[in-house]
Amino acid sequence: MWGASANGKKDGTLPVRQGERIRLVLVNKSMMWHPIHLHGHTFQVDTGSTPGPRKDSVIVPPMSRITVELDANNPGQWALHCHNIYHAEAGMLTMLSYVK
Ligand SMILES: [Cu+2]
Repeated sequence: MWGASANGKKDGTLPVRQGERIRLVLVNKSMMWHPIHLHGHTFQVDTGSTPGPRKDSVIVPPMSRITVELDANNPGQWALHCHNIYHAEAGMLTMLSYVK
């Protein structure tokens, strides 16, 4: 099941403020592969040691998690979703939502 939560609150969006450094933990509790894509930004994949690649999409394998970091430097309302469109249409879509 897909859901967005920030600081323990689950309301369907990910509120961010311009200038923040954002850490997203993408958790896949399913047996499917999910290519997760963020609009309007690139992020750096946390490899745990060396600096990871910079991308706007990352595959989260079944039953695993991927951590990425990004700078909130492009105000707006940006989709974060699975790039398997039938997954996005089924609800694997949320918004990175800039707030003041
Ligand atoms: Cu998916």
